[in-house]
Amino acid sequence: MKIGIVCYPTFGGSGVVATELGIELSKKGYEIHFITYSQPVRLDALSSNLHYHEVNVPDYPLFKYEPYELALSSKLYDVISKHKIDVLHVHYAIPHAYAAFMAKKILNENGYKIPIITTLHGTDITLVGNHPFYKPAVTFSINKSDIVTCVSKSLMEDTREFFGIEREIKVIPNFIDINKYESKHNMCEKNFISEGDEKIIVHVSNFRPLKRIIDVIKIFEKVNLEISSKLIMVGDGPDKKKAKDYLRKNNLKNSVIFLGKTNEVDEILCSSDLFLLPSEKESFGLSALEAMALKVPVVSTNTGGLKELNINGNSGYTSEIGDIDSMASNAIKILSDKSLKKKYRSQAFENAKKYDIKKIIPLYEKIYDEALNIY
Ligand code: GMT
Repeated sequence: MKIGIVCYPTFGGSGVVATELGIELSKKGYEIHFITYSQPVRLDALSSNLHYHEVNVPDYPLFKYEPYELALSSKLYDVISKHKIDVLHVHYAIPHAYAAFMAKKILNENGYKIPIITTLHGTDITLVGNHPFYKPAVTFSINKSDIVTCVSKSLMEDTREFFGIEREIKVIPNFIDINKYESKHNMCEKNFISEGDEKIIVHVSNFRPLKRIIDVIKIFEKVNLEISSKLIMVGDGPDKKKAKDYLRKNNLKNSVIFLGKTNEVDEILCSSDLFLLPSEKESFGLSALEAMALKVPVVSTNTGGLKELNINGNSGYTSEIGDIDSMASNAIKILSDKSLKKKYRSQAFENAKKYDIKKIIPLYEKIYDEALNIY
């Protein structure tokens, strides 16, 4: 089967899920065509089953905003008709589902029928897509997709509630390759950053306001009063300066390390004692799943899909958004008791196993088969 995949090519979760999905499908014999504005970051090698087509948007002085959807629709038309693609799978509704619908219409005019699968990832529904500027077009393109999937039960409920959508939405969670992570368990060099008995607490995100990174620091501050620890901040984004200002004002600079966008995330995670994710919104929480796969317990909020992933009292703890005291005391509970920490570590890993790539890919294969039968 030939599958076209449209996604954001960046480090963000939706791009990572789409890229890993395409790579895995290509290994299983599917011919995969990525169509996006630059080569996806996790797509390091192309092969006879793995192709990449770049969408170019030429500069023109008249345009205040470059019409990316238009360029994407045209590119989709070209790639789909040239390579005889069977199914088009778009990740993140904005503007991908809309551009896919337009491409489908153009193809139809030329006698070519193609089913469209749209996967909703989170902020396309809970934040951006919900804005009145976009809502009618997002609602329309979700309704016009042949199959719609989303990454958690919570995101499905939000999609129904925010957009009044009644059609079927299938839940297919994020996934990880558990074998890859398991093979790293023994390689983790504890204390490569910490001194003595210091605990390592880690946060990974794009530092957008909805990640609440000041909460990350405040939780750490409280923990550090009772348990000597270091906070590792992985990633980059708009709230980094705010975080650095807070650290300066509160004399915490020496306890918090910013590592930026590193490729060593797994190595950092597996040397860590605890993962913090106090997000305001999180449709699934792929970064928390990656931590769990490396046996790192998670202290998070109970927002969105996080409560489905991080089982309260099992893989870690969940609290209300902004409840810094509760998250700090949960972190202290896990970190202060060696045998409890060991128990949480193994429970986190057991929970992560539910999301193994081998279990999730067949769910996508099933919908591709369904899609093929539509036309
Ligand atoms: O979390 C982010 O800021 C990145 C964002 C994205 O759109 O790439 O991630 C979303 O999709 C991921 C993959 O499905 C989910 O694991 C994340 O929870 C989700 N982020 C939010 O809902 C905020």
